[in-house]
Amino acid sequence: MSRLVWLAFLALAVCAACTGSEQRTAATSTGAATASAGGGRASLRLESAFGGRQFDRPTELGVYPGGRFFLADQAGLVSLLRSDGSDAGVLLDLRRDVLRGGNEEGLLSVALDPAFPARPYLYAYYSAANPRRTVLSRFEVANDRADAGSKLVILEQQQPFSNHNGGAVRFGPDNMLYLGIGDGGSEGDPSGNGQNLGVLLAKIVRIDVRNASAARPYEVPRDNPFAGQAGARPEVWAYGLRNPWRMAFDRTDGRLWVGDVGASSVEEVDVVQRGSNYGWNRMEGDRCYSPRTGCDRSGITMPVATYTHDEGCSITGGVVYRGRELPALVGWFLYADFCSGRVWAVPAAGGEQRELFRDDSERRIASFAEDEAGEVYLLVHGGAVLRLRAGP
Ligand SMILES: [Ca+2]
Repeated sequence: MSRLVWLAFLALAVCAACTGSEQRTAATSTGAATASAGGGRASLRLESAFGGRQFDRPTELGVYPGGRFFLADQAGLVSLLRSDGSDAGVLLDLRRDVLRGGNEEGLLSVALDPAFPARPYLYAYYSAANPRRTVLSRFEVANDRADAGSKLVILEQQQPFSNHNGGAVRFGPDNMLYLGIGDGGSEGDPSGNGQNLGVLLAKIVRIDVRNASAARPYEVPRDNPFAGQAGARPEVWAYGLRNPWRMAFDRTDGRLWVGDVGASSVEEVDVVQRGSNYGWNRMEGDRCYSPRTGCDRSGITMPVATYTHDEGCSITGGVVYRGRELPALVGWFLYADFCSGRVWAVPAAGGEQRELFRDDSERRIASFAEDEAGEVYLLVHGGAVLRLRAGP
């Protein structure tokens, strides 16, 4: 990194006081943070978006045609919003279909078809009961409403436990659908799913849904790394993930970034590459997990960044910033910790991570989102959506 960019970034590295209880109720903003760093005044703040409207457990926010947004809640409702927070209708109501039992169960991710609205499809990934499983379904949208009756089940995964379901649904620049699935839960990956290519648990899967039908809900892309390999599921794109809760494609270079939630000691950021093994449960982050010492590190792709449970408990990652408002953060992957409220950035081109600020309001940062311009939003439990702005 050039010295100039580095200094600009230091000037953005801000303090822990970026929050304040007033943000819970403020209609617009903010509780700005200022601090001296690198000789410069800090200039980063969190602003309540959508008119300060509060949400219970939002899991996904995305852009929708007409200057609107969709916001998915863990309970199963996908709402349409205008930027001032006013209602623009219900895009999808899955509350009757969604199992909202365990803390990590519910409606976990929503994505629109990359050709939306020409291809008027919405994809949702959610928990369901009897048997306990996660489901990726497609719904058809007409007049800004997805009819639950138009459901086409794309993929189902049995879930032996309530936790570690993943998962984010994302379309890559190749128009393929990528889904992150957790290791099946409990603790320590008791069935060894992480390193087992014969199951979809603990994987990033890549499928082609462009010709989806009831008879054939998806096709396996021919260039998937394990297609044709005996004993391997051909849908697997990458493996050895424990619980890839959030992930995002860098809109500039198309690389896929994931925050993989750690077990007892380390959280990690990974860049997901075709066929790569991210280590779980032989490793947790950059440390041996099974066995605790002297584990087999061969063939494992190491994380791009890690932090320990001294600094948090569960990674929420994140997006590569490609907006205009925060020039010093362009090309940095942003991520947060669900428990401690710390927000970090690591340069996508390689380099050391830096803590940007700490939200000590006890809000839980559950997800990140981008708008059309690439500006970044943080979704928190029991509060307003927060937009990252240049401050003060
Ligand atoms: Ca790993």
